[in-house]
Amino acid sequence: MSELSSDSNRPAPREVDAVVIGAGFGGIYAVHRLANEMNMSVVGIEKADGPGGTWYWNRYPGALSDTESFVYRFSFDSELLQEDTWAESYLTQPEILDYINRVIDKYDLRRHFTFGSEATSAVYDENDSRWTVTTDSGTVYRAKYIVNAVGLLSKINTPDIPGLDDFNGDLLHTGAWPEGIDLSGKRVGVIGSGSTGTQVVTALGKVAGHLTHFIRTPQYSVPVGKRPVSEAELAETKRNFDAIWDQVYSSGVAFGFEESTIPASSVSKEEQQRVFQSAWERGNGFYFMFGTFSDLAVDEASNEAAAAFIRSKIAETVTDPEKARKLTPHDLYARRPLCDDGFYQTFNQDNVDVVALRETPISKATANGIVTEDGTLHELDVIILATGFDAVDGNYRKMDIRGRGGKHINDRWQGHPDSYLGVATAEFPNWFMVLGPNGPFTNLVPSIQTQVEWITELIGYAEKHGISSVEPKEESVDEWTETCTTIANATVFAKADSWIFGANIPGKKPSVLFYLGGLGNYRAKLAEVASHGYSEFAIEYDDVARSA
Ligand code: FAD
Ligand code: NA7
Repeated sequence: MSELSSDSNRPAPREVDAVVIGAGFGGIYAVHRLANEMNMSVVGIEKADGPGGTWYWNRYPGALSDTESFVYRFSFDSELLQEDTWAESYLTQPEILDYINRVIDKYDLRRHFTFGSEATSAVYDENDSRWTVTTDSGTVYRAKYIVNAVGLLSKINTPDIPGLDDFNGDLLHTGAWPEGIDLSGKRVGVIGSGSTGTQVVTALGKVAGHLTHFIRTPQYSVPVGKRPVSEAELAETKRNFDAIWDQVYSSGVAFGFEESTIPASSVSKEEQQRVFQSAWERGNGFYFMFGTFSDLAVDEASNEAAAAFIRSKIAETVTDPEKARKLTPHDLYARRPLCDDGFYQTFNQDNVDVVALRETPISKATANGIVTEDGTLHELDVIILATGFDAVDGNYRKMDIRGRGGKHINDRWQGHPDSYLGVATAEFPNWFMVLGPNGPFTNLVPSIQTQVEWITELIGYAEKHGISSVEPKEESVDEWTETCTTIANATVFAKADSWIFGANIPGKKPSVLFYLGGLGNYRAKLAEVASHGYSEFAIEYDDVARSA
């Protein structure tokens, strides 16, 4: 409990070794490492009323991980791997939330967290190398280290549609979904057609009285391939986990499949079709993009071959040609690859319709629904915003974060957000990020685990060597930015406007936000930096004489 300080009536700050912000996969593993394995005093601060992060907030119907069940989990404890179980090849939101709750209880982590509490500011004091963290309830902590695990797809994006406040029905965002709302029989409008929009439309199409999907940019989606997992398959996976994780951690996208090494450009059109067809039957978006051929993400002709294949499937699947036309993308296949559990089939139902917003943009919302520029009023009981997130740096920019010399994070990141290795940036000592800007673009749990382990090892190194502060050198940050930019610009992803480049938020300056060089290469770089004593970091010692 806080004590009253002598010079005021305000509670004195609570002194801890580390503050961890967020209770998703990243935050709970960081607390486990610091508290249980390193015996440090830690407080976890989480805005939500419970753990789960993404899987706490995104409770919309149809919410599903599109990473296969066997690799959307922690790998750090073989006992946890062996005792956990799954019935299907993909995990639903309630299953993942349940998993996270079991993890937090197994490692007795709940007692370190304060839920329902938002960190609003973090200010660094150079005199004693301590951060002061304040929450929305006025609680103040002082800590040597901050681990930000605030989520890269966490700050929701609410579109600026005139009249939205006048809408008389339910206005919902998929990323802040209320528990227990029943939309059966309702007239539902869904805005947005990313991963979330396709999932929610597929699920609600089955129960809504009428569903209108408002699509601005149609996307390419392939079947997810969700299927039951037999006891024998589960046992086999559990027997092979060591080899599975070795493969995941040395691969590019870490999705648990071997990435193709064969360029589509090197094979015949017939062979391309055969491989695409077999991937279509197998399922998974990342598999379709990275398991079929090695060049879909870098060669526009190969990318177009994949895109044309998916377009042909949309034409085959959607029986109404007008709906099919509105659902068909024509640009590059260059966003986070999507997969679905019957999205295109949903439009064969009479109660499901599609509005192409490039042809008839939304002009406004009214009390009764959405009006498009052709004058049509789409009468609705519910509007669902599946409009995504201010990704990666969004949650950082909301906080009042001040580093060395009082430098504000938004001033540092004025041009673009930067980091060294996605885990720290210059001028912000002892301040770490899980999935910060220019971290790896992969199945994320293995990347989160990798980063948390590396960050906490660096903290352990600092403690062991009497280090008072550690932060990347400016030249290290510049070099990493350059590396990420060079790799990104060699891919088709850089040619599409999406959240991967911060190009989905009006007014946000697009920039490179990910290291697209793969998890294996990323881990090799992390290991190299640790192996030579973190010389890319500026280090100050408790004993000033050693700080040179
Ligand atoms: P999060 O889970 O986002 O947790 C961050 C937490 O920090 C949140 O609970 C938030 O409330 C809290 N927080 C933020 N700021 C503050 C603050 N100032 N004070 C207090 N608390 C704060 N990834 C995959 O690899 N595969 C998938 O299939 C996949 N599917 C996804 C589906 C959806 C619908 C979404 C939205 C994301 C998906 N992701 C997927 C990405 C997913 O975000 C990551 O896999 C992972 O869950 C991120 O964990 P995290 O701990 O880094 O962040
Ligand atoms: P995404 O992928 O960013 O998709 C958001 C969707 O919302 C996309 O179709 C947008 O169209 C649409 N959008 C956003 N603003 C508007 C406005 N103002 N009007 C109409 N349509 C709009 O977010 P998701 O939640 O689906 O997925 C994010 C990630 O989470 C996903 O990749 C997984 O990793 C999980 P646009 O394409 O911009 O034209």
